Amino acid sequence: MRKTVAVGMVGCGFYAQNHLHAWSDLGAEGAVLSAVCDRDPARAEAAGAKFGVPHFTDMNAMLDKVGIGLLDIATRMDTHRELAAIAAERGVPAVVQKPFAPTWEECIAIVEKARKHQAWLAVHENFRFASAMRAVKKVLTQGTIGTPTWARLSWRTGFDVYRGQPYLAEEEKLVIQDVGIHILDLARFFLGEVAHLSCETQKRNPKIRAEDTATIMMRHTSGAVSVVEATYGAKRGDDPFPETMLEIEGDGGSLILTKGEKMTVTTQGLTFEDQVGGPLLHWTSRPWHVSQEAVLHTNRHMFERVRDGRPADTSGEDNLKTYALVEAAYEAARSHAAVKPAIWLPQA
Ligand code: NAD
Ligand code: 89V
Repeated sequence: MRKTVAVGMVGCGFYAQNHLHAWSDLGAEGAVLSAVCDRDPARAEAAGAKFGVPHFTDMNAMLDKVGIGLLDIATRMDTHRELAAIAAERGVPAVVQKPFAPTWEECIAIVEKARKHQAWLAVHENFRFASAMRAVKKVLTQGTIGTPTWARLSWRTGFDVYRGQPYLAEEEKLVIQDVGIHILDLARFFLGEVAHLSCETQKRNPKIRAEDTATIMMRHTSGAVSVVEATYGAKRGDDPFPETMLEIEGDGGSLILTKGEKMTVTTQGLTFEDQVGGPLLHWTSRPWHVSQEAVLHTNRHMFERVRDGRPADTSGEDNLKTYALVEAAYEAARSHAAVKPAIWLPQA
């Protein structure tokens, strides 16, 4: 008998539409979208009607009425601590969208609450689940370019991100906390943990509150060096939004990912090219399709790990290591000095 997991969607706003479509597609695999919740009644009703499930405006009411096996919390970060605490106290597995929380201290509080209640907790850090990133990881894991020693991960766009996410213009911390967080996670995913980093930020758009450009240099514990860069202020003709461009050099070759999810691998004097992006789906559209298909793969990962009683790759505890890089980058930008990322140690 195939084991199913009833999914409850919390937050039915801009980005949650991708989560909802992905859960709808995953129904055939056993992840059954069973209820939706948004404190905005119109959004809750619209999502319930579109996906044919009961709708609620309060998460507790939804959990009281519907047996939920996995909560997908796609609200904004200021609500994550409260909602994740309810899930932990009720023993319901939960995945929360990035950023985990507004501060390092709140991220730790969320993780420690889940540990206290032995609750399953993950972060929907989905860039590493995109098809192109899985292809890059496969090349690295196979050892095709040897041991990675240097990398540049670049996310540079002039796309109007503020139209779909107007709150970004008002954030006190922007490009590192919103998208740098994804690229820093990729740097960990490909090159391992970080010993120390330096960072410079810029605010190049006078119409927004916080930094829209960051350039981060990291020394990994492996000895590798990476450069992570992100901006919403690029002015370029061939804008790759929302793709991550990257170059990874190893002691046996190199791997380059360019616009259109084209991967070029060079090893032993030979060069191979491949298109490594995922296909357009019935509910995805350019240019967001790169991000949207990553949601499908991320949701599948979360469903399968809950079903099988295993932690997610991007568990709450894992995401603390990425969030520590975010915090270190802001500190380095303030001090103009190299900073060691904080380390969280579980309470005894
Ligand atoms: P949004 O404001 O459009 O949607 C959030 C929704 O949550 C709103 O409809 C709001 O009414 C609802 N909500 C808030 N508190 C609630 C509560 N207590 N109970 C139920 N519903 C509640 O925001 P958005 O742009 O969709 O972003 C949501 C999150 O997704 C953010 O953290 C953002 O950083 C993240 N995001 C991630 C990606 C990605 O994974 N690549 C892309 C875009 C946005
Ligand atoms: O993917 C995200 O987290 C969005 C972005 C604008 C970077 O695409 O916030």
